[in-house]
Amino acid sequence: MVNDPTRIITLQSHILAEQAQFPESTGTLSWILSALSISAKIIADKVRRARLENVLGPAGAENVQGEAQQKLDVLANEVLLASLGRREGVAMVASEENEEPVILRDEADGARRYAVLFDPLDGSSNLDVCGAVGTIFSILPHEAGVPARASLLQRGAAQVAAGYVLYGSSTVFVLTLGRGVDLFVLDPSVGAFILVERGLRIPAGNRSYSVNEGNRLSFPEGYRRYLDWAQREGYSSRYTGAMVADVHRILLKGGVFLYPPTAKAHHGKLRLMYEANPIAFLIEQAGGRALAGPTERLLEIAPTGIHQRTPVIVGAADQVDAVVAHLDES
Ligand code: AHM
Ligand code: MG
Repeated sequence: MVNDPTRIITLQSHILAEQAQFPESTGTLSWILSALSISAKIIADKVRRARLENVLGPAGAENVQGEAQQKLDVLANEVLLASLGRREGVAMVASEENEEPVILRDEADGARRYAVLFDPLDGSSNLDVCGAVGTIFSILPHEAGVPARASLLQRGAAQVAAGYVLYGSSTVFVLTLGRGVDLFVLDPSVGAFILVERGLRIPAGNRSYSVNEGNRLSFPEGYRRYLDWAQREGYSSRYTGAMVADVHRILLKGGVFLYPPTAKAHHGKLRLMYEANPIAFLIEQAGGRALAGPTERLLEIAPTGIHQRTPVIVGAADQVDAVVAHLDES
């Protein structure tokens, strides 16, 4: 399909075609997605040129999580804030890199608006070694008159769109609008994301897990039991240090990604609102399962804070079930 120039579908045209299926649509969401698309191209360019332009390494500050910000974390955050800020349909944004959400417009004019939450550069410590990094985003509806905090702190099940951009050996944009998961690859020669796969389904049967095993001794008992079992069964281990890259592999090949509670991070490390929820939405839309514990579906968690953390078990349904079978015994 991609080789036939007459059949090329860009992200832009895909979004417009999706919008056309809803005659009442005002196009607001499409404009927001186009801001995310242009941001992704700008960030991809900055990531590719980081070494040449000397923007690798720490920015010299910490974010609200107490983690050292990389220069590119700050740059990517600025790019997203600037491009989303210009879109009329964005009522507010919340970012991993900003302690407080930014309220952009909250007029009670009846216009349909959205809250956009994002992690500008996930896995950014990979940058110094030319490893893969990503951008994750979640879009929630905002009704005029509803307090900003209430719009931001909705369950993941309320998301109208979510996705990630993976800056790997190519730049990939993975999107769900709640009707399946579609995959686009940036063609740098024409500057557009091109649809390469529609309706992604996570394959079953991939005996592999993705977890930071350095933390194993402080995992709750059930997770250790699962790892013992998986190793006896001959499972493979794959972990890049960037959830976007690990989840991308799982979407395409199957397996499971885990970030359990640890001694250092009692509720896990990953952030619910702009890491776990959008990934959970994508995973479920691709036929997988996304949990915070043996019975807790990530998308059903009632959030209490923008930056709250959650344990994460996401992946192919069969592989998530294999983890849960061991947690249930604990
Ligand atoms: P970040 O958003 O600060 O980059 O942290 C999130 C990342 C995930 O992408 C990754 O899976 C995890 O943190 C790695 O953490 P650890 O080094 O503890 O395994
Ligand atoms: Mg992150």
